[in-house]
Amino acid sequence: MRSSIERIRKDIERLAVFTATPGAGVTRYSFSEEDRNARAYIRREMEDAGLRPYEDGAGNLFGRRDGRTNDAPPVMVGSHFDSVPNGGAFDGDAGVSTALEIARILRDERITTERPMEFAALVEEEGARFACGLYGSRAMTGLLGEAHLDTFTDRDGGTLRTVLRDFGFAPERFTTARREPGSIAAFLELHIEQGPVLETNGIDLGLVSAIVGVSQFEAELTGRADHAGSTPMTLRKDALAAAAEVVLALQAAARREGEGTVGTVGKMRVAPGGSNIVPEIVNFTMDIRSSVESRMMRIIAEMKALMERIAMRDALGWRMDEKVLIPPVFMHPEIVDALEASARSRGYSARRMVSGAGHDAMVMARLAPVGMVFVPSRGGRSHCPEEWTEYADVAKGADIMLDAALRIAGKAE
Ligand code: HGY
Ligand code: MN
Ligand code: MN
Repeated sequence: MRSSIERIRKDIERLAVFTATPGAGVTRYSFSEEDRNARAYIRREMEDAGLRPYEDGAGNLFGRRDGRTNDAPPVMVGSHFDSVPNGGAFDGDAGVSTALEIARILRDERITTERPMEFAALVEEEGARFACGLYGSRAMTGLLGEAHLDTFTDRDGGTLRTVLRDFGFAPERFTTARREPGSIAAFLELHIEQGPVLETNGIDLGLVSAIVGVSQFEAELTGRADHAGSTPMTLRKDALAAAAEVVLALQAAARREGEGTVGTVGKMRVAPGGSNIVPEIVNFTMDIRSSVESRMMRIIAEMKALMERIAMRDALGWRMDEKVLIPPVFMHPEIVDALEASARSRGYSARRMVSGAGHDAMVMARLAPVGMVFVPSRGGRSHCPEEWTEYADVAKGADIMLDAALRIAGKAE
């Protein structure tokens, strides 16, 4: 059984059309019109593949496929279908297409599995709209409760609660998205590597062994708007100059920790934002990751202490709000072994590797054994319109995902 490159190409090309920035990459924020159109496409493909689509209280979309033992915990295959601003066509969508393709193969081969299966399209993994990364999987694992629907807002001030309601969901049903550990037999996710390792080494597939710890914060420094010309340097409360110290300190701390530790300030808003006004308020993000949890936690503590020190020194207001904090997660060794055995039997080259990017699988690991397959990213690029993966590589990844899924779900005789 082989995955269809053409059907995978069609999924990814059709989904790429649902963007708020045509010609400038994929921008598909959760619960936007782009989401609605992509959701409709995925739902149609699920129905066409013989699945029963349904949505949970958090807005995740699933396609259910019965097994012979239908009350057994299902094998789940999926990924996310939201994007970063001006992102690529493969981040998330390659994994959703893989899930659809596996369902189509099972339909075409008329395979009945012992266990039921679910094919998942998860929302707000990137956190690009609400800064609530890994939202869909965190809702499923209870890491997010209904109260969080009022604390995460988009740039227009819309809360998750109001946006969910306007999109057609009932926020009071949010907690029904929660599943208990063991209620899923396994979660498998294909994703683009988003780095250069596979392409540089000419390897077909990555077998993810672990995902680094991921933490994301929203920080703010509040000074005082003053005239840029007539206010002496000694009397200023310059929030942007203070933020600049934090940006450079984060970079230095990540470099010092090493072992793949990274620190990024990717987003910054300056107010009031006039060239002749001393910056009053600076709102910025901090993204801190490491394969070693203690290194990540050390940097977080350092940044909090630095923010407080600078605020005291310059008489500024400050806050550093935690949005995401997930420790490093290991993939299930038996799933990694199964994926490796399948690659070998199919003649695909494969190597084990750690993921520097965060993925829903790292949260789903709280519910079930998880496994991830990486496919090569051209030039190692991602989170940009240049993001590209050969469809034939996605198909190879889907092939070994199919084998692993069938191995866990079992074929009914
Ligand atoms: O941020 C990440 O690692 C992922 O792209 N959400
Ligand atoms: Mn991403
Ligand atoms: Mn992704």
